[in-house]
Amino acid sequence: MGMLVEGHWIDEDGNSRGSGGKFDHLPTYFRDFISSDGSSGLKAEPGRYHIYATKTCPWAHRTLLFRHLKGLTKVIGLHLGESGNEGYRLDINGPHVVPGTDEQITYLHEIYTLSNSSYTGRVTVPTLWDEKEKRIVNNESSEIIRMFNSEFNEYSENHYDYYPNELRNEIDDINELIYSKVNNGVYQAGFSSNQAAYEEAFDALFDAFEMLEDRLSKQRYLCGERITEA
Ligand SMILES: N[C@@H](CCC(=O)N[C@@H](CS)C(=O)NCC(=O)O)C(=O)O
Repeated sequence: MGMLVEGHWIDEDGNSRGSGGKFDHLPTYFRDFISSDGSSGLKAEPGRYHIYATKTCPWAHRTLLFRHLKGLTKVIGLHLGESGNEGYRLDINGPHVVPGTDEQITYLHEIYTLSNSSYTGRVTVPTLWDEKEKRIVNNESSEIIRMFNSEFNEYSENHYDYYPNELRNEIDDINELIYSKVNNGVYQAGFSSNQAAYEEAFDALFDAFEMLEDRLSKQRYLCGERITEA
């Protein structure tokens, strides 16, 4: 799908996806955290942050779900893109001007280079942008939903906690299984480039489905007796 190398888009992403026919998700690069009181260096403020997403991406979906569930649709901006010839296009409904700047851009990868002009890595959705500091805060969906869950309560009517203290260990464990075997497992099967790698990923995925099916045949929610982020 292409990637950025030293700030330049290349269409060929070669071996960046792992070896032996196996698909690997590279570690996510932007990992800053927004906090309600600003102690992390980035303060939760209405209108300051924006999510870049696509309707097709399951990782992006969870951030869109949380934006709605937590009543943050007027607090966090949303910009939808679509797959194009250089990763994701942002000008699907007309020219896109990057919030907080005068930059008119076409591709999502341009906000990565606005953030870090020599960035090397993948350009992914979801991406969380800060219009005040004019940079990407975070592009890891599991961390973005945690920020939406706990740090913007001052601006939201829904204070429900989807990551409650008493269930955190259980949620972390089930998330780990779902991430490695299901979410990433689907990509590992779909993007594997030989039969053995495909079968390995396929078996792990369906073993995980069995395990989750078993769990959900005995309880309504994956963790505890209430809805959580898991
Ligand atoms: N760990 C990331 C993964 C996000 C991700 O892989 N998104 C896909 C779309 S479903 C993507 O943008 N892929 C583009 C690429 O890898 O070049 C997250 O959970 O936020």
